[in-house]
Amino acid sequence: MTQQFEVISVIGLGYIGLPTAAMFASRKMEVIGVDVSPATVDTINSGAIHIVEPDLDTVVHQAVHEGFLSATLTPQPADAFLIAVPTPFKGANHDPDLGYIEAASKAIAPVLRPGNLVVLESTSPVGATEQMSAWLAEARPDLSFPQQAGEASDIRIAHCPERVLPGKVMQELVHNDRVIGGMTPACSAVATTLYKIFVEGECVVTDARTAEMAKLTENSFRDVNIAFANELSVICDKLDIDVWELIALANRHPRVNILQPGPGVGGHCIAVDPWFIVSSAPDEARLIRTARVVNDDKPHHILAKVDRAVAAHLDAHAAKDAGQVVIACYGLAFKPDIDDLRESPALEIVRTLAGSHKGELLAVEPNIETLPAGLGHARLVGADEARAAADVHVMLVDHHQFRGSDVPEGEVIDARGVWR
Ligand code: SAJ
Repeated sequence: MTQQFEVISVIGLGYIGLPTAAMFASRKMEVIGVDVSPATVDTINSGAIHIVEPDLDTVVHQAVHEGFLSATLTPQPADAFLIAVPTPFKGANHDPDLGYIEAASKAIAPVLRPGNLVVLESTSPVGATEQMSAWLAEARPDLSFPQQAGEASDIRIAHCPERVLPGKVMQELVHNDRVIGGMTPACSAVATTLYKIFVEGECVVTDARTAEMAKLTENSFRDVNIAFANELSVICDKLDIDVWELIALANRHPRVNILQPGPGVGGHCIAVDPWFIVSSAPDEARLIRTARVVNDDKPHHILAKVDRAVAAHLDAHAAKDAGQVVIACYGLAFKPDIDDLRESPALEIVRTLAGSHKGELLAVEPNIETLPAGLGHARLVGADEARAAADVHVMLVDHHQFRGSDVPEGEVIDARGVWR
């Protein structure tokens, strides 16, 4: 069956597209990766990668070296196209921005041929796959699409959302079950054949709209559960209860499994996707919206604690002013043991402190070499220097380097339960 796909094209070579392209290429398929960034294309064609993901570098290096994977700026004809471009939100209402999907659709439309399969992998609001198919049909009136021709369409269209966890992408791509949402059963069948090239998990077939909603539901479920933990942590601060002990006790109940509180929810997925549900059902999605608000509010709660800690330090050191108080923040990434700072609540906290705190601001992040722009006078230092120099210590990300470390001297704010 796999011979029906000789050439596979992946549009968007980011955190999902590149590992997916590399996985097909590792199964000896000819893969053409397409990206709008010349730097990304050059890096991949040299056999290197532009993102951090365990084991991805060796797979890409080998695939490029053996001639199975190449990258280009312009789409080429292929048998299957997978679109893995960003779907951010825009505006105060957090409406989904399908601009990248539209651009990718218009870019591949000229090279589509009868018999092609087009799969949308990007996390998308309900209806985006049908919209993508409409854009393709508009650009190629000479071809028929499922919305016009049903099972007899020239082009097959499906939504197969990615569900892999950053840091474990190469394992999860192979072993996770896959939701396959074709616009018709024939579309689902062809897409299943494609994914079976490397997926060892089950390929579960549904329709495109349910597949879109399934992905949004998974990430909203996690967001709501993290919001519960974050709300508990705020309540416990008020009632002077150790939230970590509380959750550990409650989790001893056989049917309770509370997640961990933190400085907020980051990354490009869980902090974004629930808004797609809210945007399509604003009056009904009350709990999902509230969870987003609770999680987005958590960095402000931590910042208020930092303010109180600085005030407490000044109370105890009457000769000092605020400009002489040294604050150290431990961790900038959006979660432990990665270098990804995208939508990181820890980064937001340090950025806000850089704007408000006059004294020295130290940032400890073992996974990066230089600080990103926008952090003002913050200085990247090692953990030992921060522990020795700071008056106020703020634990934001429980990287393995920090776990098990002694509680530092001075005022301590621990958003992760590392220094309990
Ligand atoms: N977090 C907590 N407490 C917890 C768990 C997580 O505060 O108990 C925070 C993390 O620190 C981080 C954020 O939540 O800031 C998200 O981290 P995560 O590990 O929960 O998830 P992501 O964003 O790395 O990946 C998620 C995954 N979705 C689910 O687990 C339902 C992944 O499977 C998806 O493929 C990915 O989103 C995606 O691309 O949509």
